[in-house]
Formats: sequence, structure tokens, C-alpha cells
Amino acid sequence: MTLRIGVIGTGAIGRDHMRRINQTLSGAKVTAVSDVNIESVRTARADLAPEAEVVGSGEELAASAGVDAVVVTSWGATHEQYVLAAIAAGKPVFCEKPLSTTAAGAGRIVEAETAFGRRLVQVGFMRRYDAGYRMLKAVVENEIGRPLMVHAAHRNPSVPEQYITPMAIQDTLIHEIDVLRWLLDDDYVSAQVISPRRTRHAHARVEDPQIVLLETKSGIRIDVEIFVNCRYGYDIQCQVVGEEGLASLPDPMAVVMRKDAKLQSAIMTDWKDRFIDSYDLELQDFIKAAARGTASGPTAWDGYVAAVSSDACVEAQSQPGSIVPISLPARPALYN
Ligand code: NAI
Ligand code: NAD
Ligand code: ISE
Repeated sequence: MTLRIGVIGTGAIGRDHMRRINQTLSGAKVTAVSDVNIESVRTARADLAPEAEVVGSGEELAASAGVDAVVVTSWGATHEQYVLAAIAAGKPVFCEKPLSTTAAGAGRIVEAETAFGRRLVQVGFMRRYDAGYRMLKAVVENEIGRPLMVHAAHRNPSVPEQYITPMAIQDTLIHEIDVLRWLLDDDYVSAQVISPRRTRHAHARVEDPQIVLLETKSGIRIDVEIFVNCRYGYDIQCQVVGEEGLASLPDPMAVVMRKDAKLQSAIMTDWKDRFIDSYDLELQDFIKAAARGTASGPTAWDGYVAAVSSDACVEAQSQPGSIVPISLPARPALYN
């Protein structure tokens, strides 16, 4: 059986996921597309899925008889409405991060899915599928003793004018919020945000760089540098300090060159390339589970916990230096 997928949001990552569904992965094809920008959806269809139907709205797409499963890749603030529409239609849905830009929105998704009674939602936290993070997790669990501290960095070369201060949390830090919680098997209890000297490369509406300090239930202290106009490349760093040793996320494989009296290796510049294998794996996982009418991988609960933590970080951004507590309700049985 070929799973018929409808894609809502045909921008950068929507197109990349359409390409991988139709050209790289097995078991699915894109049969419907929708976007508020009609030019965007027409171009994406012509280039990547000429047989797909262009549907007027995301809600219509989710309800369409020609769609078995939904991929949501529109802007973060629109995710909730489309995920709820997919759940209402009883269809598996892969939602790019963030599940919702607020905890309240993510909470409504958890409620709808638990009322439905079966997992339908997978959140696009692809780093959990990355070979480097998986190797790091094995070392953290088996080699370096109890983790005490984490030093991490998330650096983008530049961001467009639409990228504003809260997006450093909701769009960017959200990856660390999820992956560090998974890596350490722990939840957060507080957040604090501080701003170092500002880079002259940041546009007026984004504070850059920022340092986010998180504390976990077991007392691990985490510092994450978010620097989205770092210029030099797309660079993800993570170092875990344990009682018996220290472990770092491997850099992506790159040839080391000796030339012109220099020792050098390339640094990536595009997020699409840095985690390309993980995007393939997460979506193949989605296709496999969706063919059985369900979902696997990162859950709506993971998306909700990330949103609660993200809300606290956004609040902390608005009160520089203050420590904002993070607390979670009990986890519903569906996610145990
Ligand atoms: P984009 O701006 O390139 O594309 C978004 C598309 O959604 C646009 O074509 C826009 O017209 C469309 N859209 C916006 N509102 C819509 C609505 N209400 N209904 C239908 N279509 C709508 O953005 P990009 O970079 O592709 O990001 C999209 C999502 O993917 C975001 O949630 C972002 O956080 C996530 N993302 C995830 C990445 C990852 O590493 N997992 C990387 C990049 C983006
Ligand atoms: P984008 O701006 O390139 O594309 C978004 C598209 O969604 C646009 O075409 C826009 O017209 C469309 N859109 C917006 N609102 C819509 C709506 N209500 N209904 C239908 N379409 C709508 O953005 P992007 O970079 O592709 O990011 C999209 C999402 O993917 C974001 O949530 C982002 O966080 C996520 N993302 C994740 C990763 C990752 O590494 N996992 C990387 C990039 C983006
Ligand atoms: C983007 O949406 C992503 O998800 C990328 O992985 C991240 O590095 C970037 O900062 C976000 O804007």
C-alpha cells in the first residue's frame, strides 16, 4: 500500500520533505498540497509532486478522502489548527517543531489525541534520530558517570527580518529543549535568559546572541548559546560533563585538508544538510507507523513539555536575569 500524504506549508522545509517523500523514501507519495501562498504551492507542486492536488485550506486537506496522513510544515503559529484538524479526521500527522508556539495550544493537542485514544501525532524533533546524538546518549548513559553539566551551542549563519527575539526560543532553542531532555532523561525545573554584548550583524528586532540557562529536576545545569547571526556557519555543539568524564557531540564528517600552510575542514552552512539523515529517518518512521494508522517517534506529550519549557524561556527573555520556574502536570497514560 502506498500512503497518500498531504503537505500543509510548501516553504523551505515543506519542499524538502516533499522531495524526500517522493524521491528518497519508500511507501508514500504526496497526493495533496496546501499553502496560504498560492504561488508557493503551485511552484512546489510543479517541481516536486506534479500529480498532487492543490487544496484550498489545510483543514480541507486534512479532511480530504485522497489523503491518508498529513505533514504540517507551515509556520509554527499555524501548526495547532492543522494538527487538530488531522486528529478530528482520525489521520496520523507529522508536525514540524514547534508542535505549538504556546503550552496552551500544545495542551489542546494532547487533550484531543488522548480523547481519540490512540497515538496519531509525531513531532519533528529529528535530532533524536541523529547518529551523533544517539552515540552521545549511549556514552552519557554508560561511560561518564552521572551528568552534572551541559554546555551547548546552536549557531545559524544569519536569519531573515521576520525572525524576532521569541523565535530564538520557539524556533531555534526548541531543538535543544527537546534533545537535551531526551539525552538526559530528565525534565526542566527553571529557566533564565541572559544577553551578552550584542552582535552588530543582528537586525533590530532580534536580540542576538543569548544565553539560556536551564536546570533539571536532578540538578543538572545547562547553558545553551543561541547565536543566529554567527556568520561562519551552521554549527551545533553539545558537551556533557559527568562525574567520571566528559563527552561531546561529534561534528559532521568532513575531509581534513592540508593546503597553503593551513589545516582545514569545511563547516556546514545550511540546516537542511546538517541533519539530512535524521530527516530521512524520522519521516520513514512516520510513514511506517502511519500505514498502520498510528504514530511513533517524538510524541505530542514531548511537544507539550517542550512548549511549557519554551513559554518559560520566552517569559525569562522579557525579564532578563530572572529565574522562571517550570512545572508540568502528570503525564497522561497514552504517553507512558
Ligand atoms: P517557510 O516560511 O519557508 O515555509 C512556510 C510555508 O508555510 C510557507 O510557504 C507559507 O506560505 C506557508 N504557510 C504559512 N502559514 C500557512 C497557513 N496558515 N496555511 C498554509 N500554509 C501556510 O518556513 P520553513 O523554514 O519551511 O519552516 C516551516 C516550519 O518548519 C516551521 O515550523 C519551522 O520551525 C520548521 N522547520 C523545522 C526545521 C527542522 O530542522 N526540523 C528546519 C526548518 C523549519
Ligand atoms: P517557510 O517560511 O519557508 O515555509 C512555511 C510555509 O508555510 C510558507 O510557504 C507559508 O506560505 C506556509 N504557510 C504559512 N502559514 C500557513 C498556513 N496557515 N497554512 C498553510 N501554509 C502556510 O518556513 P520553513 O523554514 O519551511 O519552516 C516551516 C516549519 O518548519 C516551521 O515550523 C519551522 O520551525 C520548521 N522547521 C524545522 C526545521 C528542522 O530542523 N526540524 C528546519 C526548518 C524549519
Ligand atoms: C529553523 O526553523 C530550524 O529548525 C533549524 O534547525 C534551526 O537551526 C533554525 O534556527 C530554525 O530557525
